[in-house]
Amino acid sequence: MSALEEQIVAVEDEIRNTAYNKATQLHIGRLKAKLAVLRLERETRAKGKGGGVGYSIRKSGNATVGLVGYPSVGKSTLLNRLTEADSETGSYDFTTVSIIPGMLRWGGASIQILDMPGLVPGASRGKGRGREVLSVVRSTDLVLFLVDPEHPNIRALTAELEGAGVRINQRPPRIVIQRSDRGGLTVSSTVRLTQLAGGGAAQIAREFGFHNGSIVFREDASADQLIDVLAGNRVYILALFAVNKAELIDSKAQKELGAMMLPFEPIFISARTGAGLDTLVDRIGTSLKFIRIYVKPPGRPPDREEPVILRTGDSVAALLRRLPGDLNRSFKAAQIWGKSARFPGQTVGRDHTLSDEDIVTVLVARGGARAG
Ligand SMILES: Nc1nc2c(ncn2[C@@H]2O[C@H](COP(=O)(O)OP(=O)(O)OP(=O)(O)O)[C@@H](O)[C@H]2O)c(=O)[nH]1
Ligand SMILES: [Mg+2]
Repeated sequence: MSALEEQIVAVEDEIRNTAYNKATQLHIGRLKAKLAVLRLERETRAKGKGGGVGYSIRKSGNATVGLVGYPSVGKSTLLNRLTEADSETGSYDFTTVSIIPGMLRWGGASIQILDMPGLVPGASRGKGRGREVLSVVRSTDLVLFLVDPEHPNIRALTAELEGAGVRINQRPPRIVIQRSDRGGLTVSSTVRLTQLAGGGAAQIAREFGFHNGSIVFREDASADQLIDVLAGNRVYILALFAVNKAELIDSKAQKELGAMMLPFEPIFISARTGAGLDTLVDRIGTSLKFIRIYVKPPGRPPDREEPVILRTGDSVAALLRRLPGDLNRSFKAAQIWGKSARFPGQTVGRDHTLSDEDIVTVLVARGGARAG
């Protein structure tokens, strides 16, 4: 074990062995910060060494879903069921050794599903091809965790994602940090801080070598949340949970399993028989929060046949990327009819956030108005 790895293990042990209470709160916060800094250092070193060749996958479709689970839980069987893909399946572990994409249609949207090699505990430290798999996971929009009734321990898997900087079903903390060269550190908040009171925030910041600048809290954040913002390389991804091979257990066993997996609420499926797959696909589709945008060429009716599919929160800029031509350069303004418009035909810029079923006309600079 390297000196760095020994330090990491020592801090992990200390955190585990310290009971969390008011008196130890700040101390634990500092230890967690120390751990995060050491892990960042480990990442940097692994990258420097080249650390194994990453998978290159071409993202396509309106959103990307990653299938994550231990070996042999049925990820490839599920991909083959849901899409036209033909991913090798087998009754032995690590059948899948690369990333296999498939495409699922849902409403008007196309959803790319990525089958991946099985993950094992220790993946985030580089076990198996864990690091490479996790780097693909970081680029997805939704993770579908798959377990089988024999190995329902989902927490060991979510911990691996945590270790790789993936935050599931959380939104980014409402903490704004600004670094400067001098002047010391100011900490302010718009709400009362209960978890980081008494200088806790400044102590954590110092562990990151952050001595000058400001931290503004817009929520009563935890030490973990502040550390995430300071570390800066976190991704926030949706997650769904499913128990595959559910046909092998009766409904009483399903209930017990569901209770055991709380707070995660798994969907029970069988990639073999097809049971539960309609529900699963609907849950995937609705979780991704697609919106339909109808493009309207000036002076003509909107194209209601083929809406452009975007995601909730997307702005006009995202629409421009999806239309043919270099609209990003020639864009002048957009006109909006629909829920996001304050009045019909409102003129907006590229930062305007669109709503489902908005009608949009894109106005370009040279050569008058047009829509895509
Ligand atoms: N009974 C049952 N068996 C299943 C089901 N889905 C998959 N299997 C079986 O489980 C075994 C593993 O399936 P795979 O799809 O290869 O599993 P995987 O998760 O892709 O495995 P790795 O690629 O090794 O990580 C195969 O023998 C499948 O036939 C299911 O719903 N029910
Ligand atoms: Mg597989």
